[in-house]
Amino acid sequence: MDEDQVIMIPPDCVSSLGHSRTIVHIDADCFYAQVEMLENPELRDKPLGVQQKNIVVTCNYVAREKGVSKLMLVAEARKLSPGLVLVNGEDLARYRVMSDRVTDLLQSRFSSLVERLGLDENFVDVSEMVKARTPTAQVAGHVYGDLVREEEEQRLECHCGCDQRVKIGSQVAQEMREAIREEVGLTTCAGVSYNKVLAKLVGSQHKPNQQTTLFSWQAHKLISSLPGGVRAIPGIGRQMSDLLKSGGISSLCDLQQAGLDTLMTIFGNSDRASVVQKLAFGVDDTPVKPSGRPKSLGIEDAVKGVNCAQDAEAKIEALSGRLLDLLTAQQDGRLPGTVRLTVRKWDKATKEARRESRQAAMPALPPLHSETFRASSLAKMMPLLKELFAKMVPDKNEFHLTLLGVAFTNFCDRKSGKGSISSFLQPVAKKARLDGTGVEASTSHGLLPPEVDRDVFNSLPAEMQEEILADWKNRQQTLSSPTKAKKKCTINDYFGKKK
Ligand code: DCP
Ligand code: MG
Ligand code: MG
Repeated sequence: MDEDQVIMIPPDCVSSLGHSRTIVHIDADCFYAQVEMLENPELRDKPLGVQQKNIVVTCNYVAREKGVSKLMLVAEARKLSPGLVLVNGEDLARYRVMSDRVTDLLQSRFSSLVERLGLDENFVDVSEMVKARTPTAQVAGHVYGDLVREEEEQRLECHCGCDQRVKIGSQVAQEMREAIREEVGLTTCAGVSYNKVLAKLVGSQHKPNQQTTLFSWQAHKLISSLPGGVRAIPGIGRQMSDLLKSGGISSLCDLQQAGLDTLMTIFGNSDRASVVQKLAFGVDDTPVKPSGRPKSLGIEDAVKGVNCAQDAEAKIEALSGRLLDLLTAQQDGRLPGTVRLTVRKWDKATKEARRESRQAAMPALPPLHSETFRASSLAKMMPLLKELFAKMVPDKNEFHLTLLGVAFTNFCDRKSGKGSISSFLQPVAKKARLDGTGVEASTSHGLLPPEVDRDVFNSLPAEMQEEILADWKNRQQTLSSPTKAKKKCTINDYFGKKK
């Protein structure tokens, strides 16, 4: 398209949301190849391609420098880069695990509004987070276009506050990318703007491992810079472009000039016609649709040299309180089965910071919206967290922490009634045992119900152990007085050893 042409947005394509949201799009760099390089670090400096059938589905950036590109035939890639190392990428399981970890991190730490797109991309609506932050003059990473505003752009300059919001969004995006790098090990690119289509488009402006922010007054420039075909617009795939072509629309210009009636005839659906018509102008009111409930919920704070246990515990308590508030705000009624404490220790000798996490099974919490929920949950969690802290920081006099974090994981639905407490507990027990990181609840109980696995039992908090024992005692009494017997789902039914 002609870059100097200013696109006039027709009245029925004007956004109903304006620039009110702040959206970050995150895309992992050469995703499959990065997963392979993480597992096999000596591949990092070599040109690497990931092969499915006779196609290189992706390749690392060393290979890209040699001209190899995504979705190239293996034979062609080999010609361009004779030293190309090829790994088979047909089993997607490992890629899925890494993909989940990224989405999980974003959901638990940044926003509940995270929408996955394919395996390596996420849209995150950070509007709420941005509102809560103080204004900033700094943009993190690149800014799309020139910061010097031309006359036309000055005319387009927006005074709704979106410049400030996307600036804060760029800082959030940088924090997201740092967290993904540090905790999952992947580098990513990010795009920041006020809607999904623009955030995705601008994110690919600087690759790899970079981020770009688009201000509203540069949106027209970005759309005008796109290659001519309709496929340049994210969301318009092969099927849709074929459909458009059959209706005589092949270029982005054609699409911009097509009326809603024409598009409705092509799609047979007025909603889709309107969405596509708007996309062609960089207008996108579609929401970030959360892709499932978060698997964890956590907060972390960088701290300035915490080096005494008292300070650390005060910080952990404050973080836990905030985390409980977030849990209450989650409003889906789920309770966590596991609590995880993270510390980042500064090692004076190596001059490096190192993260470490430990987790424990959660004690039974009071009803989520009860008055005492916060205080009594805190009282139950703190001894566990102190125990985890002591395990990770055994020398009380000699440590230096630069970050502390508390997270809830292993969420379960918890309904009322006895049967449900056990369904709440079961995955906790399994998880605590599998991880081997759960705190062993010290137990003085020598005798256990016959169907209960001792390892599982030991991994549970004291109250739950007591409940199991009480339930067992109760059952024995019931059995010895048959008149009282009634069929009831009990906690121990769920803890039977596997047959
Ligand atoms: N993928 C695939 N087949 C396709 C497209 C992609 O198997 N037709 C896989 C391989 C990629 C992953 O999906 O690693 C993510 O796709 P991207 O388009 O985001 O490509 P990359 O992440 O590999 O590279 P980039 O750095 O350009 O994002
Ligand atoms: Mg990618
Ligand atoms: Mg991608």
